[in-house]
Amino acid sequence: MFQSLKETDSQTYNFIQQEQRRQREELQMIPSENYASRAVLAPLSTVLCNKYSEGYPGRRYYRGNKIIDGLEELTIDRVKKLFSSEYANVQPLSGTQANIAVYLAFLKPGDKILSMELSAGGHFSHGYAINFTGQFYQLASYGVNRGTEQLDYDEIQKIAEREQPKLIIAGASAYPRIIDFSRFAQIARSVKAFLMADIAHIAGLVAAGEHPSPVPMADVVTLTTHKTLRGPRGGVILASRKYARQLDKAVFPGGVQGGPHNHVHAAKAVCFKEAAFSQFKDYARQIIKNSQQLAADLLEKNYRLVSGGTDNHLLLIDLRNKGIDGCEASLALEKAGIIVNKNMIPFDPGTPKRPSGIRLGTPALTTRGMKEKDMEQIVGWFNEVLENIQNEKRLTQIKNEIKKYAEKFPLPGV
Ligand code: DSN
Repeated sequence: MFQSLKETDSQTYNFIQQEQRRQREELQMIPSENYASRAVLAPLSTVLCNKYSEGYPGRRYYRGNKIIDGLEELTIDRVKKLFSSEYANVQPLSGTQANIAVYLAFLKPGDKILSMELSAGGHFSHGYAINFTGQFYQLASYGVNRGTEQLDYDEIQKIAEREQPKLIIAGASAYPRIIDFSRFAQIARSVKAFLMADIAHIAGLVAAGEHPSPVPMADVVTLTTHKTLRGPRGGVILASRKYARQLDKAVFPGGVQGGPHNHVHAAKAVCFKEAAFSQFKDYARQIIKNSQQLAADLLEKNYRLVSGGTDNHLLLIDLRNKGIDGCEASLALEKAGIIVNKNMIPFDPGTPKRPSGIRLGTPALTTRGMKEKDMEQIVGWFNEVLENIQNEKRLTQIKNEIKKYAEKFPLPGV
């Protein structure tokens, strides 16, 4: 297959080769990224992408879908089993589209959403002025406690009582602690709001039993398949079966997408099978061990961690005591082959373009087989980079050292 690509379009082929090399030679520490296995990648370049199948198994708008129906049913059954959910929709093309479908299913224009502030770790699709949600819905937010930098559930209860939202969203893209979904459910029930849990980041940890699951207590759960779950890019909605009709209708035809991506459904099916293996539980446990080791080694080098540490796959570093911002730090780290995000921290005096923090995590490094002792080595390089951000020569030397080190850990999927 790649031979035909090379012959037909050498430019595209070359970009793929270059990106493959970059992923192999650098340390991928963006906590929402991972390496899918060969088995997950395989269905993505198959004839499944040739078929239109708008609708759902047994009720399609197009003929010729008997096989596609079987595939989608298999994918649905596997994800329902993995998360012990009564209902699943596997068609959302991304986590954001899964979230939008939930808003369409549960809200009317003008209803209020209560979600986590972006600077406290929330996500733009949870209701922000710059997002379409800001035009259609009223928005209210909760943050973290200034002292602990963790969710303050008593405070969220008070905000919910004051704001009377129709939908409460529990979930984040930059929160390093366990989320108490039971407490969120109590709060939502007390103000008669729906509860949506967005577990995009932690789906793999939840599937492996390494983070409490919101499925038994939330009205609806959204997730992505490509982060800690280690599948193809895409979204999923889980809920109790009583919401099946309204959620299916919101994804298609009511939502923001057309024909399902059947090749991605097949890759999702493989991902759900892999996530049920006992090796995946070991993997999820190792993600957290690596993350906590990374935290311990950073603390030892006098880095301030938001909330003091981590319970999951990611950490947030407040760089203010180092005299640099997240933008400068992430650029210098990239020059040395360490890929992280610049990120806002709670109560950040900086701006989204020049925030005070960086966000980093361990899902991808753990997939490559790295363990606690490798985290110690990585923190050594990390610290050297941030102490030498103007020293281009040293940054290049570190890049070469990392390249050599990374060679010991084969790139999955190739
Ligand atoms: N892009 C994802 C993340 O990095 O957290 C969220 O959309």
